Amino acid sequence: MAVGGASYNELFEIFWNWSVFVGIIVFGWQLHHSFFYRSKEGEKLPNRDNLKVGEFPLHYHNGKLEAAWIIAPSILIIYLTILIIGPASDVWEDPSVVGVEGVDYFEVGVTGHQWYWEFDCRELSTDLCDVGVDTNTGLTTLILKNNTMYRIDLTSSDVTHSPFFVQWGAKEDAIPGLQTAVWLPIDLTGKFFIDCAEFCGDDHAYMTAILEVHE
Ligand SMILES: [Cu+2]
Repeated sequence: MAVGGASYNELFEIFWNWSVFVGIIVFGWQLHHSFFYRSKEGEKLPNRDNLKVGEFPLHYHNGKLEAAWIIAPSILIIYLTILIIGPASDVWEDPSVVGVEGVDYFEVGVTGHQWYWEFDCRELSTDLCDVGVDTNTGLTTLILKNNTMYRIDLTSSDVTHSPFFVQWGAKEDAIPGLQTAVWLPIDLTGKFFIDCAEFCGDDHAYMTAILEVHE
């Protein structure tokens, strides 16, 4: 069972490597052409491509090349899409597969408001879940316990928000009138930001809380 964590990291690495590979080709190509085909100041160039105003230059059309740059990226996108299907279903893993609530995992409520997060520790002991205020920043703090599996129950009181627990790759929309959930397999201690990842109005950028994890 892999709810979040390792599978996200593995995916991140694969996506990162492909992004770098594609990026080098695309930007390398672009830079090469930008400089290689650049005209000198004041240089009078012959109309080498026989371009005519109002006429699409079809005489340089290359069907094979065009097909290649449509087919190759399509294969890559299909391949990457297939890769994420497994981990995507981990995100919405059925609670009965993860275990028993209150034993194997613990539920914490999170409600998005314009523009702050409200945390609800339900009936959990303060060791497992607590809410406070961070003395350095004045931000609301959700205090959780290390090496514990949490199921974050989400909703919103106004518009769509989305808490992003960056270090765990966990992000899910909080939607008014709907109950969504995201697994949070806490395995790090420290203080982390919980930012809103769904544009929700004027102060979206400041819709931040702190997640504090203790031993
Ligand atoms: Cu928001």
